[in-house]
Amino acid sequence: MEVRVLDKRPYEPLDAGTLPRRLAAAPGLAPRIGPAEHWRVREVGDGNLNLVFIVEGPLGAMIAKQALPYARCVGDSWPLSLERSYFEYHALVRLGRRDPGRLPQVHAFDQEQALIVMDYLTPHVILRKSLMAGEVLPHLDRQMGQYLARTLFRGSDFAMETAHRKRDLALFAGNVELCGISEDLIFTDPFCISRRNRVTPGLEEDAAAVRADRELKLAAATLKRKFATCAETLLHGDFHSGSVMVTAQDSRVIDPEFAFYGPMGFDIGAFLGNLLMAYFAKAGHDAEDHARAAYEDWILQLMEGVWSAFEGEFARLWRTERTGMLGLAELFEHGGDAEGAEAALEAVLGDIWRDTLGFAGIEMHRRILGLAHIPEFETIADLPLRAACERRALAMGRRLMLQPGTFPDPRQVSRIARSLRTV
Ligand code: SR1
Ligand code: MG
Repeated sequence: MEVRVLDKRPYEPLDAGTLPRRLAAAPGLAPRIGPAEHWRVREVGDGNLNLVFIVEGPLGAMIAKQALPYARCVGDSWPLSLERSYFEYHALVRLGRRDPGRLPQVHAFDQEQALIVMDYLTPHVILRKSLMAGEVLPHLDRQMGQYLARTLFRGSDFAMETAHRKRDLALFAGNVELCGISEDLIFTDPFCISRRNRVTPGLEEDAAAVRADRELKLAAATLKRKFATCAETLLHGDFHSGSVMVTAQDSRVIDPEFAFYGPMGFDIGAFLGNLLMAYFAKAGHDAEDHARAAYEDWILQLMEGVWSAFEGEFARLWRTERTGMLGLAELFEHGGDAEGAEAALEAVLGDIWRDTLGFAGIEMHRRILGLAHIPEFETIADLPLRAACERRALAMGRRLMLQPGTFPDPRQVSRIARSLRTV
């Protein structure tokens, strides 16, 4: 894929008026969307950090995403460097190669303007919205499980040539600022007093109990150490249900600006944790009836299915693409011990599963007690009801963080989720 890097001009936040002038010179765009003088541009970003424009022309449409020099959700009191766009661009290219077709294709990258032009995904909608609307997505579990296995396995020393991987690790080690956001917002703030934290009225005592829970803080500290030191593979780094766009048939992964080399379970755990929160939020929106129960069940099946598709695809890659420094075929297959390779696979999957549970649990804490909450809970207008849903999710998260050994598989996660839902 040839990506055009545009000429240098000092950074300026773009708007619907200035964007066409900036992009008109980008080779490759006019043949895809038509001449710039006919473009219609709308800013549609509703995320925490960036500007997002839809650029429509007579021949088609594209997305142009521009980083702002501050965190959009907070304002210019929280300055942020523009470099995240550089890491997002490199992550889009790499993750897209590891699971072809699952991420938007990049058509231009303007580093000076922190601007990425990529496929406009239509009629896709953000997965979080689809789950809130109660839509059943029959292929999502397989597509997301395979995406996770392919990107996590193929970005690791199980598969990659080690010199190449180490160079890449060095590149993404520069994403210090966004890693710092996760280090603070996910692993620290929910467990202490921070001016960034916010809780639903009625949940203050629960938040105080978390801050006083030494066992839980020790688990958070262990997970933070793992996050910061276990440079296992290139992660998406912010893999929640707002980072996936879906139709009934298709799912795409977007927004990997938090990409870095970290533990495999971090991406999987973030995703499963968000599915569990979608599950616990349903009781805050819909009357308790057959339709709601069926959809809640479907969310749990989805969570189970993602792990099972991950496991299946990871095992397939283990058997067919274990060419990296940690592949260790010389210990097993080459020495006539194929069963040893299967035992090693089981051990690796066991480690990833335990990490996944812990990271899912901590994601659930940070979305309820920290800065960045999720619409599933935030849109529950009845505050005592919202607090009750969040309290159940916190109980689930705590159990995942403290007792990962009591969950041999995702079916047990579903069982405990169901038991807490009726509390
Ligand atoms: C200041 S950024 C807050 C959160 O939004 C992003 O999507 C990440 O999840 C981050 O933690
Ligand atoms: Mg994002």
